[in-house]
Amino acid sequence: MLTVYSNDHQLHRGGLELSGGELVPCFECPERADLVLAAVHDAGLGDIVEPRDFGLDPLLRVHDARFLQFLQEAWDLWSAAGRSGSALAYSWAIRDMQAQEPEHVDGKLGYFSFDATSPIGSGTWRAAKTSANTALSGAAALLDGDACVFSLCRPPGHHAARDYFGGYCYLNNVAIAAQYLRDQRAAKVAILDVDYHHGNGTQSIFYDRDDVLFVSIHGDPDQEFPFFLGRRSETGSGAGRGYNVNLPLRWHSSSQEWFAALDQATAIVADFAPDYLLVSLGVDTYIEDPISKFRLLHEDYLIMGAKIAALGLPMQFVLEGGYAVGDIGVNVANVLRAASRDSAQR
Ligand code: OKP
Ligand code: ZN
Repeated sequence: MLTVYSNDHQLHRGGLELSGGELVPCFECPERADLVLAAVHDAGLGDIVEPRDFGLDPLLRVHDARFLQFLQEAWDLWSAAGRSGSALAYSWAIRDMQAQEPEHVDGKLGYFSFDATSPIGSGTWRAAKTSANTALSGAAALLDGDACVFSLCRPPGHHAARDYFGGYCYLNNVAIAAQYLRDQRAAKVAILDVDYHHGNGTQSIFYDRDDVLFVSIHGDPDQEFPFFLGRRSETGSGAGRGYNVNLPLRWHSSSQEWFAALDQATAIVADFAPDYLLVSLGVDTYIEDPISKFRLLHEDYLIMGAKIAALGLPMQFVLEGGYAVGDIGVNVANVLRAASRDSAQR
């Protein structure tokens, strides 16, 4: 198995986020990726390579040009406004308000984001761009014939939509990789999102399309972030009708309930018969995760990897969430160990 990783993620460190009415250290911290890298290395899962730079073109295939420009210049606008600390939005357009891009950086932050947990610092753009390149380099390895690839992305991506960021995500890494595969060669790509949170950005990007299937298992949006997308009734629109599948589960769902949903999800993926499978791999489904409410154990991640590999598809794992920092390495490595073992047997 090939792993793609860059130290550039360390350029993005949010500092503080709003949680339960207080500012607390960001859950999405650099140590997460450092510890996943160490676990992948220690497990001896194969080569670890640096991403290459794909430029802006593959980003523009998924994201809006104005949005990308704002992400690039947000920190400069923030510092020019005399601010210290990370740039954070505090006001959003909802319902009968006007969703228009304002002149001031405080307004622009609200216009291009959907939550207050995603700070922009001096290195955020560079880290996000490298994270997207990490996903793109993994996709390129699939095109070169690799059966199982891991893109160790940070910051994560699945909450970022065509023209807004949020949920610790700035560029939608998995969507950028899926679109790249489509543009190069693949007719059909499936995205299986096993992160605890609904991948609202990925859903939104591909909602009206039948060439990219999106299937997600996540905390019920009636109870859980991102709250305003991820319901079972969202099945796709136009040509995309039937190609968006949400499998929400209630808080405190057991491993058994989670794996029943995974079996449904893999059956739907198999039925779609994609050329490639991309997995939005979050391990915040872990029982000890500090912001999540599922109950998976270390050994469940071995079962997860084996069940996904049993699809027999060329597959790319793209790292999303997981905030029990001390356990993220073993959980990710368990998925990859089982998946790469089973995919190598073919
Ligand atoms: C990103 B990914 C905690 C609030 C958490 C944002 C969660 C983003 C998760 N006080 N809100 O899907 O793991
Ligand atoms: Zn998550």
